[in-house]
Parts: sequence; structure tokens; C-alpha cells
Amino acid sequence: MVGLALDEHGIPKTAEGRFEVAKRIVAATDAIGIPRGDVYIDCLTLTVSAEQSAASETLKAITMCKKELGVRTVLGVSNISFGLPCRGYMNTTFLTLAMQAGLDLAIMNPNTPEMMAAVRAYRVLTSQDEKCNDYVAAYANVQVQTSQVAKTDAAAPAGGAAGADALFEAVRRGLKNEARAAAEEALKTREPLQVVNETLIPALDVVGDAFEKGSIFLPQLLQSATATQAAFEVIKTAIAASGSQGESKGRIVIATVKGDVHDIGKNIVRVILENYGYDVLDLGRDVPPERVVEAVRQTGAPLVGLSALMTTTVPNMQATIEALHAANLPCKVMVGGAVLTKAYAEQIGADFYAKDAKASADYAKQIFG
Ligand code: B12
Repeated sequence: MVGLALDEHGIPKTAEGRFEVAKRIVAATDAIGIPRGDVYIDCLTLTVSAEQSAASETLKAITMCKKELGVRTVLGVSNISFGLPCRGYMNTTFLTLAMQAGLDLAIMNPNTPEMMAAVRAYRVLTSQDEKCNDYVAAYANVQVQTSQVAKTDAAAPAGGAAGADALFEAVRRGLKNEARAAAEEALKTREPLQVVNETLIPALDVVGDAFEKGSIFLPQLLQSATATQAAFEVIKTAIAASGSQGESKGRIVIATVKGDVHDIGKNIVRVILENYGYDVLDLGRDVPPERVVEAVRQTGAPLVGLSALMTTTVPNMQATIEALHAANLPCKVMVGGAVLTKAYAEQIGADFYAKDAKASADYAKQIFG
């Protein structure tokens, strides 16, 4: 019997939370007479590059389940290293820690030499492999070659001509405080939108290309995104100070579509539209079509803006447009996001393709007059 330590609310963040779920599973298996030794609890591996404390919670949960419930444990290990370079290093170390925490059954590829080496070495060190017999049998005739990992300039993809710009550099290198300070500096000599279009977006493009080529990894991408957001907070204040005050020119609903968490572009669009005097209802990111339909129905907004940044989520943009049509809502839809083109926007039934935030304001003017 295999039980996952998650419930209807998802995966509990803490070891204690997962242990509580395990207790419920064991109560159920006890009730139907399954021996504890036949119950395997999976305490679930999360990605350490996205949430660093997650690894220790999993390990702690394994120990709690083993010691306090007397069950066995099973775990898929390699998810730990998603988004990091040289994943094998992370996987083998995590596997070793998990075995030490009480893991009985690892879900792993037994054809990976490093993983098997970790298991064999661990069995020697914990006296399970008597007289090192298995270890010696496996490695007596193996000549170890020292492997060289090609080193890339991970933290610093090439900056090009704009490299001199402190803000560009701060975003590219993912430095939040520096980005904030550099944005303040940049605003002394340039207009807010100029700073966004000429520096922030090109810097993120460089970061995105480096990520695609594999010379930077998810944690660095996240740091650049965080630095951009810090810079944009400063820019936003400058935009707001110059904005139109007074009566709303009309209501606009905006959202990043289902499955997509990219919202920097959408947030810029929101600030610009608000600055032009529109009343913007921002539904956030990863928004399912039904919620967009519901919001348009409730507000009667004549204009909807949708954002999608990935080829995998553009179909959800189409699904949202179709849902709005199916609900017979008389709104226009404008769309944007790095992977879109004008032709594709037309193909999925959008009324307008906005290449940037300024274009979205121009289109809003056409709609609201
Ligand atoms: C920052 C970033 C992230 C951040 C996002 C943080 C955040 N809060 O938004 C983080 C690190 C979280 C991230 C995660 C991921 N990302 Co990412 N990310 C980027 C990056 C580098 C920049 C995007 C950005 O913000 N650009 C700046 C903004 C201002 O530009 P923009 O969004 O295009 O917006 C402008 C216009 O398009 C337009 N616009 C945008 N939206 C809208 C909406 C409306 C209504 C209108 C009118 C206009 C409009 O106006 C905006 C202002 O001018 C891009 C690469 C790139 N060059 O785009 C990759 C990129 C989009 N990501 C990518 C990938 C693969 C991912 C991940 C799957 C990575 C992973 N393995 O986990 C995850 C996805 C998670 C998910 N489910 O969504 C790929 C997508 C590939 C593809 N073709 O599908 C890209 C292209 C990188 C790459 N080259 O590989 N990412």
C-alpha cells in the first residue's frame, strides 16, 4: 500500500503537516488490517531551487513517519534538483540524506552510476553491506576518471552594448537592492516608460536567452525577475505621480491566463492603463477562463486584456477568448506577451494585439473614445 502525504488542500508545507496526513492514511490501513510494514508513505520531494527549505521538511517527515508510525517510506528523489545545473550532484546527495532519514525505497534510475554509488557507499557506512562485499564486487575493477564539468559564466550572460547601464546590469545579475537604486538614478534623466522599454525589457530578454541556452538556471531567472519587480516598484511611483486624476474613463479587466505565472508585463500594462485614467480590475496570474468570464459579466467591462508568455499557455488564451464569446459578452479582447505575434493573435480570435503597454493604452482609447 503506497500513500502520498498530501490531501485535498495539496501538499502540506511542513513535515508536521505531512505527518498528519500519514497518520490518517495509517488509520485507514490499520482499519482494514494491512500490516504497517506493508504501508509505504511518500513524503514528496519538492524542488529546492524554488523553495530551499522544502528539502529538510521532506527529510524530517520521513523520519517522523518511520519512527512514530512504524511504516516504510518511498520517495522519488530527482525532483529535488529541477532547474539546477549538474543535477546528479544534488540527486545523489539528497538520496544519501534521505536514506539517513529513513528512506526504504527510492524511486530512481538504477542505471545512473552515481546514484548506485551513493546507495552502495551508504550501505557500507551503515554496516548493511557486510565486509564491504557488495561495494568491492561492484567497484574492484573500475578505474575512476575525474570528470570535468565545463564551467559556464552562469551568473553573467553577455551584456552587449547596454552593459554599461547600471540598471541593466542589476537586472541581468539579479541584484534587487542595486536594481531599486539604479532605477531611481535612471529616472533622473529618462522618462519612466523609456526606462522600461529601453532597459528593463532588454535586460530580461538577455536573461531569458541565457536561460534558454542553459547558461543560467531557474534560481537566477527568479532573482532577475525579483530585481525587475523591485525596479518597477520605483518606476510605478514615478508613473503614478504623472498620471491623470479624476473620473474613470472606463473599466478594463486584465489577467495572465491559466497555467502561466509570468506577470511582469501584465503589471506594467495595468500601471500604464491606470495612469491613462482607466479603472483596471487585475485578476492576477494563472487565471482560469471561467474567472475571466465571471469578472466581465459582473463588471460589464467593454475591454479585456489577456497575457501569455509561453507557447504552452497560449492555447489557454484562445480558450479564454472562446469562453467569453460563448458567454455572449459584448467585450473586445486585447492580448499581449512575448511569444505572441499579430498573426497568431488574429488566429486565436483576439480583437487586438498589443506589442507593448503603450499600444494597449492606444487601443483602449479607440474603444472608450
Ligand atoms: C522573468 C521570467 C520568468 C519569471 C517570471 C516572474 C514573474 N512574476 O513574471 C519566473 C522565473 C517565475 C519564470 C518562470 C518560468 N519561465 Co520564464 N521567463 C521570464 C523572462 C526572462 C522575462 C519575461 C518578462 O517578464 N519580460 C518582460 C515583460 C515586460 O515583457 P512581456 O511580458 O512580453 O510584456 C510586454 C508585452 O509583451 C506586452 N504585454 C504582455 N502582457 C500583456 C497583456 C496585455 C493585456 C497587453 C495588452 C499587453 C501585454 O506589454 C508588456 C510591456 O511592454 C522570459 C524571457 C523573455 N525574454 O520574455 C522567460 C520565459 C517566458 N520563461 C520561460 C519558461 C520556460 C519558464 C518556466 C517554464 C521555467 C521552468 N522551467 O520552470 C517557468 C514557467 C512557470 C509558469 N507556469 O508560468 C520561457 C518560455 C518558452 C516558451 N516559448 O514557451 C521564456 C521565453 C524563457 C526562454 N527563452 O526559455 N520566468
